[in-house]
Amino acid sequence: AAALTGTAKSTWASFLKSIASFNGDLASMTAPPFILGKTSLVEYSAYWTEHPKLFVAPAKETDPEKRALAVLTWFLSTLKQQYSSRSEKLGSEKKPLNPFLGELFLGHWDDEEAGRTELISEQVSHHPPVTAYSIFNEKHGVRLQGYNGQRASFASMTITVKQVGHARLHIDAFDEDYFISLPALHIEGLVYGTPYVELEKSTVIQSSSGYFAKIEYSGKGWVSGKKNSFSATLQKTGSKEILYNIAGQWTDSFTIKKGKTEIDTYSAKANPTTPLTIKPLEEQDPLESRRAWAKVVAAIDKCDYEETGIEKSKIENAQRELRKKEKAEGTVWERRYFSTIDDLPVVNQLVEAASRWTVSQGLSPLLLDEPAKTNGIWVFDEKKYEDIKSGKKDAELKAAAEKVEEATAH
Ligand code: 0T9
Repeated sequence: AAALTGTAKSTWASFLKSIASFNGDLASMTAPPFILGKTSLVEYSAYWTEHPKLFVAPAKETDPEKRALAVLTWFLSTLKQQYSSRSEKLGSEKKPLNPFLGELFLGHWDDEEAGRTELISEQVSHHPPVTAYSIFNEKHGVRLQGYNGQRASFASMTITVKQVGHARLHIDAFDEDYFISLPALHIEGLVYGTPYVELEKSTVIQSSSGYFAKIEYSGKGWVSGKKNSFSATLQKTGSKEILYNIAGQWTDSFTIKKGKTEIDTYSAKANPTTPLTIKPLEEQDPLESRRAWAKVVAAIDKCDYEETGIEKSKIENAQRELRKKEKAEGTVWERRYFSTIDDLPVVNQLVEAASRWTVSQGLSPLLLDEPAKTNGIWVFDEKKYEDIKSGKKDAELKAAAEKVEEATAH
């Protein structure tokens, strides 16, 4: 990576000093201009499905073991997009735009084979920041939903990030659910001004059909010595027999083995992504991310950091004003597509099953994050979605959009 020079070098140095006393709130961190990204975190939900064929592949497997393997393979295929695509495209990890409450990212992928896969992503909480998403393919009956936030800390020149929340995949044809935990990560390359993500610890996937997958991450200087490495196993929950072993690099390629026999390889590098279709800016709702941040992004593109600050403040001040008003009126911001619930039995059962198994193996128990960390347990609200689709909520949505636009105008 190219070393920083001149002003960039000194701003970076003072930035590093400032994060040494970092309080854990990633959003409040003021990063130097060259590290500012032009993508809001609400967009990151799209990384789950940039290979729609792999996403729907499990629905075609009639054997539950092969289905569990297809889910694991799909999950592994998402990691490259999720955790290294900014670095690859932009030269380093960038600080994402901090989504405002109610910010939306909507779109779909069209694929000849997989059909249409829809994406709904919404910022459901601002303090703490939480993004919820629902991604579904009706043709194949595959649905993913989840929500996540981050907890960060800084020590010995790395930012360590723990993700809170989880994802849940549902396959209609088999009425099957998969609980998916989210990996921890840290930011490497900070000293050189070229931050990038490395995954750490592990992810588990537990299915209602009784399969348990564990993925363990390691980076440079660990067991394999290569960056972005992992090794994964698939077994029946409660059985020591390893059905499949998968190992390799999530940014490059990995091999699936049954016993000693290699049965498949996957190349993350060679597998192209399907582009997401989103509405043109002028047709978007004012709450949609690209439209809402357009002026900030234009200012970043011009390298006009004063204007960037001004435009960003407009959004932030408007949001503050809206929250103040709601407080005075005793109302809350109505989430467009998601609702909170008290308890999520499907997920609880899967987590308990997986936890009993890990504990019996002398490993640590699997625990769901306390709802307080994500401002509640968030689920996709089908009723809200149907009402919006049928036009029942048009007036309401228009009013909400106008409120935000008006507040942002001054
Ligand atoms: C959910 C993902 C998450 C979001 C990002 C930590 C991070 C914000 C959260 C966890 C997605 O499904 C997967 C991928 C990357 C994660 C980001 C990587 C990152 O660096 C940022 C944080 C907020 C920063 O921008 C820190 C500043 C850094 C670029 C250099 C100082």
